[in-house]
Amino acid sequence: MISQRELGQYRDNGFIRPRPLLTPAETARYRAACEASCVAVERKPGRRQSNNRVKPYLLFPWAAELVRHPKLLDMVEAVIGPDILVFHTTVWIKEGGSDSTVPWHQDGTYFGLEPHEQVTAWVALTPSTREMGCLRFLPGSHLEGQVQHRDRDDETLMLSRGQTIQREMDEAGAVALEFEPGEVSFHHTLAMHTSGPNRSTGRRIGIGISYIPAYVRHALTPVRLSASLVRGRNRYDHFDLEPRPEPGEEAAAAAAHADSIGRFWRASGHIPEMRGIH
Ligand SMILES: O=C(O)CCC(=O)C(=O)O
Repeated sequence: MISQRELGQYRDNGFIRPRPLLTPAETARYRAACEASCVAVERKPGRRQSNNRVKPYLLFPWAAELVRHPKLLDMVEAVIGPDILVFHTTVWIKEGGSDSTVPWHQDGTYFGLEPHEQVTAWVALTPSTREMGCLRFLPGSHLEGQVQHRDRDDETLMLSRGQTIQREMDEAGAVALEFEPGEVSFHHTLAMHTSGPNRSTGRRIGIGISYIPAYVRHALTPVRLSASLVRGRNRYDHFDLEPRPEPGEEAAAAAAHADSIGRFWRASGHIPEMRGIH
């Protein structure tokens, strides 16, 4: 379980360092399933991430299972309480030798959620070292609130519009989080973070799962978004609940996925910072 010391670090620093989650057998199984469904897929024109890497828990039973992993949900519950929804998920793949990077950003910039109590669990399915472009955080940066971002037209940036924190960042104060396969870290929706290119020969895979407590709502647009209830009750009814994909029901899963992402894109038309999917 998450300790009081780690919860204190989350409050003060905005993140909890990598800690064990999956067994080696689970890690190998999720990695194989993830690679089969998310590596060799085309990107749509103008998108920085292929469709299958966004909200994969609506398409693939393995991903639906991972976001509901009981041990993971116990840790999430310690951070945000007992009523838990999955709001978003991205599969972050950096091939060996890839120049792809993630610019300095805050996850909350793109989501339009109130209050800012979303937490991202980043689950490593491979090692993620400095050489491989691991996550780096500025401790305490979440306490500054939402800061200004700007778009950058650069194909190597993995965020949908290359969104980058406007001001110069103090790289010297950044903390790198290195992961063993099967470990998980947690970061606050306003924690400023980045990641560099993969200078190794190995593929780096992490899955960023965005969890919210049921009392959080999507406040800034008239579009009603969807989310998946994974523990407790949807007691405030702020989101339409998404169905879980079943084996053999691929067409229904694809339709649910298209509906959820379509709503997200429509909402993004109302929020300048949220025109793309992160
Ligand atoms: O995987 C990465 O390098 C970046 C992930 C990220 O920005 C996130 O999960 O919020």
